[in-house]
Amino acid sequence: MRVVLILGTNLGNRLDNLKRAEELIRKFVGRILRRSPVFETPPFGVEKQPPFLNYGLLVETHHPPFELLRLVKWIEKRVGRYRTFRWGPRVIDVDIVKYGDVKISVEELQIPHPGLKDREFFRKICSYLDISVK
Ligand code: PH2
Ligand code: MG
Ligand code: MG
Repeated sequence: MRVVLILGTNLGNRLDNLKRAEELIRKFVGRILRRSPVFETPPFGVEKQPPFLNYGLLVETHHPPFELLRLVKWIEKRVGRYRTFRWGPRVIDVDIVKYGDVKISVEELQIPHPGLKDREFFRKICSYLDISVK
């Protein structure tokens, strides 16, 4: 299945965090088919925090959605994520924004990502990955 992951970071060595996460994604999630450029983006949600680096990957994976979610959480932890607060600063965030055309809406997982259409940089990343966001 083709999935779109969007990565974000605004704490520590941001480029390094992204590199380490991508390496784990490549090893454990699957082959990276496309990669958007990395953008520096102003924080949304809680505006008083450092700017983020965000980018997106199109990945071919054989993991089913909830297994992928578990794997992504494990990757975040390995890169050094620790809990802050909702919308707050983070070492690494890996969001599953699309999983083929599958739709899931439960508390721990919403696909496609509900914020997708509203955020300028999400749309920009998706256009680089050649993914439609209706
Ligand atoms: N993620 C958030 C909160 N705010 N702002 C930007 N620019 N980029 C993010 O990835 C982001 C955010 C919560 O996941
Ligand atoms: Mg997020
Ligand atoms: Mg997240």
